[in-house]
Amino acid sequence: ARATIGLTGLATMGRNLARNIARNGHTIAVHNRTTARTTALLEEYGDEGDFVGCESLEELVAAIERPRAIVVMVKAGEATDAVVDELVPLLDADDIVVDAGNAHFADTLRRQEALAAHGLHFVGMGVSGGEEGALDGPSIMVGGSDHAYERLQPVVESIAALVDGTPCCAHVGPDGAGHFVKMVHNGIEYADMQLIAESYDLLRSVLGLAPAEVADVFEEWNGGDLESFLIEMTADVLRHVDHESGRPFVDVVVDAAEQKGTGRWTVQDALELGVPITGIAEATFARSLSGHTEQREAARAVFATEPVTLDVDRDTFVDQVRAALYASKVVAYAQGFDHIAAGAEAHDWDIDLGEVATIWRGGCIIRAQFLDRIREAYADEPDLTTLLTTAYFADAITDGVDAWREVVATAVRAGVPTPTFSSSLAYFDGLRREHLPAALIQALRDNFGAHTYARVDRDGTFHTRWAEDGRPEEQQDD
Ligand code: 2AM
Repeated sequence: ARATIGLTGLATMGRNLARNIARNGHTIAVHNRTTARTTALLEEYGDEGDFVGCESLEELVAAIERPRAIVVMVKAGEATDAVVDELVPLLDADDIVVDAGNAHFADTLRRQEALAAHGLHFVGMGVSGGEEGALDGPSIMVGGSDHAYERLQPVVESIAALVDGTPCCAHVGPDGAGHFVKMVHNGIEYADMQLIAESYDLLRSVLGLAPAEVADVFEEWNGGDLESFLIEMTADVLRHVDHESGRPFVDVVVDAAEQKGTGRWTVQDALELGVPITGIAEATFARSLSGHTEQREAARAVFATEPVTLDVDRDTFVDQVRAALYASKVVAYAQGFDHIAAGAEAHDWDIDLGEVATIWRGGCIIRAQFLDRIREAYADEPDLTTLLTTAYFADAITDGVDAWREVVATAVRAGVPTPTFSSSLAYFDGLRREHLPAALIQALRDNFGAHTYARVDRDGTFHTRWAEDGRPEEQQDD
């Protein structure tokens, strides 16, 4: 046995992760169900580092120094269970199995318990950054025990992206915390992409800009507060011309967005926890709507109208959209961090939100300057009630709120759907409003279902005798 670590599952992500590990000087044993992938890795990239090719899981296990660490990088769900079940009988007490796939954190909790019964450690590890990140330095969100992390640390920190000399890798919390944080990361990514898409739609539809002109706008935005991987990539994609047709690339792509599930999981979990992550939810539903081709065709046939032309000044509107995008993005991230805080509380995970912002600054898809502001906010105030009220973000919202309203109003008049811009503004207005109509909701609930209400003028729980004299009676807690 001479490998420090092993990895099974050599599709693109697994292969790149293995190469990253080898390139950083760790001897790695590699395996794949179909041996052709293992052979291809060794042939093409074998000289990048010290690989030990293995044809079976038995060979893989035998190749690794004890106590072992084995990374599993196969499809989330049944495939992961199948591989883990196959591995367990081959392992010895104190070995670590790392699931680096996009597992649901509840599956990670379940697997950790199952492996603990065999004296094995199970670590759910969220890896973000796509294929390129896996190879050159992803952002890594590690769950599991302190003991397991201490052993994995030299390898995982060496392969992560670096920002200002700090690896984008952390032990974010125990058991399912790593996959939970990765899930919310992906949810935020949905919101971020939807906000970008709405901005693009507005610039194109309201101002009549061509994709390449919208690309120029995004490129300019990337020089400011909005600087991020996704904004930069948007400029590149919008500038891209399809080789076959010569048309703007965005115009040859079918406008039905797909999803693999992490956005849906995020929203489902937020509903359970009662956290209003409206940005992520609207972004997820916007993808669903785009895929409802038949309904869209039916609606277009009945409600098609001429596009509304509005008299809007180009430079002013571009700047307003930028402000709306930034403010909505602050809301989406504030909601995402609220979700992580609520998850940490519900599962008794001690998650350092500032640390999460720190490791998202590089390597992952949502990497951005912006995350350094979030890191600073939590450094100043670890128990922050909401990111929205920290000086930096509060100023950005205060300065941008008129533009934000104008953009949403313009979108409504032009008939351009901006669910994430609009709902983020509604969320902001909801939070800052002195009185919410929730009072009426409570009154209605008490009327039809005797659900009781609290009063503004004295403590207690009350029910009004609606059908009798209309007077309130205090309810006794029992
Ligand atoms: P394969 O190359 O043999 O198909 C992504 O699909 C990766 O997960 C691939 O490396 C694939 O192996 C692996 N994978 C998928 N299902 C699997 C299973 N049930 N057992 C082992 N590996 C599996």
